[in-house]
Amino acid sequence: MNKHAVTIVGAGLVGSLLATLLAQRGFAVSVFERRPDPRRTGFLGGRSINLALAERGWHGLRLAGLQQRMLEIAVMMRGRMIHDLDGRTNLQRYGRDDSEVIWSVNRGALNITLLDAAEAAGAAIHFDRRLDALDWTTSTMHLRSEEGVAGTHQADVILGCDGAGSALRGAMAQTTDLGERFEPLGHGYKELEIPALADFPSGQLPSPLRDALARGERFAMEPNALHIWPRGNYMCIALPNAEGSFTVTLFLASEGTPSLAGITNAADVRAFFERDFADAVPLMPDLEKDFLDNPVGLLGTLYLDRWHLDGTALLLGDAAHAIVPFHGQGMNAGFEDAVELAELLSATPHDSAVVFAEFERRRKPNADAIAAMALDNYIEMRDRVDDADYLLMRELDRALAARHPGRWVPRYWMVTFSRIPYATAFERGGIQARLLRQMIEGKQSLAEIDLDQADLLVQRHLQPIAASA
Ligand code: FAD
Ligand code: E0Q
Repeated sequence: MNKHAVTIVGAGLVGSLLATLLAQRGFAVSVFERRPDPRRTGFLGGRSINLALAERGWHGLRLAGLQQRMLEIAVMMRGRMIHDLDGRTNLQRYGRDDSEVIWSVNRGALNITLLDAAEAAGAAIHFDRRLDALDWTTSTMHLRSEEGVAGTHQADVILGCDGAGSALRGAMAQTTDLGERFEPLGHGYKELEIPALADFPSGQLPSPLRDALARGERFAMEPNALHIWPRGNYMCIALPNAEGSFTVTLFLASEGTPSLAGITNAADVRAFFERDFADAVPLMPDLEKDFLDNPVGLLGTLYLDRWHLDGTALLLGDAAHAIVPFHGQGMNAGFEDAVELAELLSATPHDSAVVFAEFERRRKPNADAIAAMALDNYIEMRDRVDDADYLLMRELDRALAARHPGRWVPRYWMVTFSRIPYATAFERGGIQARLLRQMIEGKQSLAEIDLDQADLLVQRHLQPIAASA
């Protein structure tokens, strides 16, 4: 029997995982990727960009047989390290112990690991082949290389993993209204770097860190944390890289004061960071240069009413549902898409129309839920994590979780450490948030809250999770 053929557009994180999973299940997989092979040319001009990997992402990697390899190059993050304006730090643990942590992974290394796995499983990846146009009457893809060489590829089943600016989506929209809507956040981001201790330019290593370097340490700050500098309407974060550096990201309004558009020269950059992120300034020897050289990244949420054209073309990952990054779940959600699609397709390989409709039915409510929770989390991270009432709510949330295992489960835990559908996490999280607000009303500390009374509210408003998930 002929193998079922599928064509994937984009060999980014989602496309390369999907190629692996489908090739492992016996599909004949062809992939077309716009960029050159990063194993030959390096990734993103060598800049180190990292991502937080959580349980949903690990699940996909585990199915692909890659968990062990990625664990070896990932850095554990136990919680968020909050940096206040005076440079004081405080660790808010994400979970109960070190079994409930997230991981910082290098985007380039993860992509390369996935490309190797896809090829080892039998997928054919064609680099430097950009999807340019599609002739739907003959199912012919028109491809182009950077040097302008043109080619075609005939494909009956096309899976679009070509990211937020998806060319496949554009081609689909020419024949069918997808109900596309992009909601810009109005804020963008800038990536900066805190080097490894050994890589500071000579004479620029702050003196307390000279001792750390002498002791053989590699990192300029606590390595096992996701660092956050919440500043009200904006914030910085930093994630550790295995070699000892941190990738810092400033999230800030695109326009207004302060804004990305308003910071235009080295003096502006220094003044802004000296005022708001003073403890980080001595750790960023190339602050001004990085800020002025690196591009501004754009942020927003992409909503579509339809993700597929019958059984011919389907969008997944960012191509279908790009979200803002504030929950660290975009890739994790995309990996969950890849797993779901691989399972549906291998159960019904001859009927892609049924599979695509079922995929959309299952995934769309979850995509909408994580999109909403990611937007919530920007406000929470930049403005609330330092507030007294937020801290009290967090304390009560944890106390109730300990008193009602399987019934009261913190939303962050459901999103990050479980594979409970995002839609369920969103719905139950909403109920819990309302109860928390009600229970802390007028209270200053956990001791003032009647937990027996709280238990009654919990039992009245929440069913055990297995029964409702
Ligand atoms: P992409 O990674 O964008 O890959 C798309 C691929 O398609 C690329 O290789 C591209 O070259 C290729 N392509 C594009 N157009 C064409 C074409 N015409 N023809 C052929 N190929 C094409 N997610 C997390 O889970 N955790 C995090 O901590 C996290 N942090 C983030 C921080 C920031 C600042 C941002 C912006 C995002 C973050 N994300 C995070 C989200 C994550 O980056 C995305 O969800 C993820 O990369 C989506 O994967 P994808 O494969 O769908 O798209
Ligand atoms: C995580 C892990 C880009 C980014 C990635 C993240 C997180 C944040 C803030 C950001 C959310 C959190 N978070 O700490 O609650 O958990 O991935 Cl900005």
